[in-house]
Amino acid sequence: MNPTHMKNMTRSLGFGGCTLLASATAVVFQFAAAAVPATPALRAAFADDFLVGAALNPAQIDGRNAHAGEIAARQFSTLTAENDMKWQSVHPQPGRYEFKAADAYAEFAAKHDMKLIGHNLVWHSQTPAWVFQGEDGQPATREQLLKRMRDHIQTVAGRYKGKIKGWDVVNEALADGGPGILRDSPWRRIIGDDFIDQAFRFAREADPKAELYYNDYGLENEHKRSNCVKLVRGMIERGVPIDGVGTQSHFQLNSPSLADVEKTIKDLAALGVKVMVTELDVDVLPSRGNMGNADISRREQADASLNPYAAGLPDDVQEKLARRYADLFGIYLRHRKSITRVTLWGLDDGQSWLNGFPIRGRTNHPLLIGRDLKPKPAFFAVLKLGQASRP
Ligand code: 9MR
Repeated sequence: MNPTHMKNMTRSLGFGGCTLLASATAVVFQFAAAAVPATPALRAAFADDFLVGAALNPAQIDGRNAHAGEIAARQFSTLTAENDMKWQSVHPQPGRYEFKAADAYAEFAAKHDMKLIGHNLVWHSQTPAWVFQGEDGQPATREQLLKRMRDHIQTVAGRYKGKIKGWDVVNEALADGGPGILRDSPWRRIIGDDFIDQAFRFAREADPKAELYYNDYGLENEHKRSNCVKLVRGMIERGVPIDGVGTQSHFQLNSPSLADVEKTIKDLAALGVKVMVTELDVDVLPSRGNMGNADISRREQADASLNPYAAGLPDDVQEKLARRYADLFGIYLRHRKSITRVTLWGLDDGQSWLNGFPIRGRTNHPLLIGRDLKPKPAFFAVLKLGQASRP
């Protein structure tokens, strides 16, 4: 359905003071708290396939942006804290843990019957410098860092024991290129390659029932994908407790190819672990290259020609985005026996990290819900697939 056609087929409905869209196929997109049970929602449409989720931020769950919170609870069956469970948020200083923000996600998830995903325990980014420091300006020793890692995992994973479905135990440990498999991070430099195994063992010890995941971006690239397969196969052979792999899926409109997306899912599933799409979004803005590299430290020079949709997404691009999402969810549905969860990296376009990456201050449109909190054609395209998949 093209956007113009869709606009003609839609009518405005007022719910709770908001004007919302409903398609002529009686798809009523209703966000009000007193929702009619039959109102279509992604979480119901995909209930027999996989969990569907979004990464959320504090304002969306603490009532400051109550409307967004209602949408999240209504539409999604799982949530991930976009930033508030990362090391720097929960453990900013030695011995000082801050759980107020993180706890709010656990409460929100329980209240709305949503599964909570922990993101993340060990990452090279958003980890304070003190973690890697030893005495007298020297780097920490292997023993010191392992102890810090274990204390952190025991405290954080221990706190949410019984409340969390699974943890991204290690995030983004694979290199984007170069001869080695692993990224040259302080974790690896100080502990050695076994820092990953150690983190998973500590996590199992801290919460034996939580699922434990390895999570990374760019796995659709053949080189990185085969390194990921080697890494996870090695872990399984060594008896490391790993339950699943998350392919983050920070995509563009035309890249990666659908064939590579599908191959990634197949190769990961063949390892016998659960496969998850953990951070899905589709960047619609032009780029100078380096597509598929979601390394947050990457920066590009600003240029007005690289911000063409500040006033809104034209209908033809809106349609391309809807088709891209439909193609992706078509693949996910084909592999629903292996895929246990699909999480979007944000609830709405206004929240997306892609407004600031790799160039600050742009207007991106990568998600299913617009910055006005209204569903986009891509939302309806995905919803329709989910509904059609119901037995
Ligand atoms: O979306 C997150 C953004 O708000 C933070 O500023 C950024 C900091 O590193 O992290 C973003 O989320 C990242 C996620 O934690 C790991 N994979 C890549 C995501 C996008 O950078």
